[in-house]
Amino acid sequence: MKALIIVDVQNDFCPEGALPAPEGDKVVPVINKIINKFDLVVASRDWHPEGTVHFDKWPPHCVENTKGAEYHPDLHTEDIDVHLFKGTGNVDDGYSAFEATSDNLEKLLRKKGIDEVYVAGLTTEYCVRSTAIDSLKKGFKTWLVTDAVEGVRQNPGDVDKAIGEMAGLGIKMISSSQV
Ligand code: VGL
Ligand code: ZN
Repeated sequence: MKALIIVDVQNDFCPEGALPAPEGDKVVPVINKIINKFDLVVASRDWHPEGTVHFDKWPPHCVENTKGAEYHPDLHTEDIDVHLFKGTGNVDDGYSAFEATSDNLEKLLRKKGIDEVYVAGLTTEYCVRSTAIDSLKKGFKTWLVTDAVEGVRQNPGDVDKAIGEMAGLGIKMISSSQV
């Protein structure tokens, strides 16, 4: 059984947002195209309190109940089965959807009989990377949908480094047309 995990496709990670992936909105039509090919669709949202030590490291972004924390308006949210919130406390955690505070993602996937996990969304070097690595470590066969992720690209080479690391660990690379 196959699950799609859509990581943080939120306004603040898209152009004009507070912590933008320069081409973050490009993932939206790609995800919409594949969203119906899975037995289960899970989506996470970065959901921070106004004051958090996480913002010592990052510009304030995805503050709970703000426009920046909403899903990108074109994402087919009606096709999402499970909505997760992460990063909800005053700690620098929640980079992985498996650290969601609203649900136990690993338990939920096992209960649904999922053994294959496909990861898409934002951002490649941080929350996508952490989610895919956690998925693999927890024993799920894990794919990165390479044209359905975008990086925040703070330093040149960060995205390639993250993809190289994931591939080296055993995460499989797949394009949306092969899903
Ligand atoms: C993220 C930095 C800070 C992400 C979240 O979703 O990749 N990156 N918070
Ligand atoms: Zn964050």
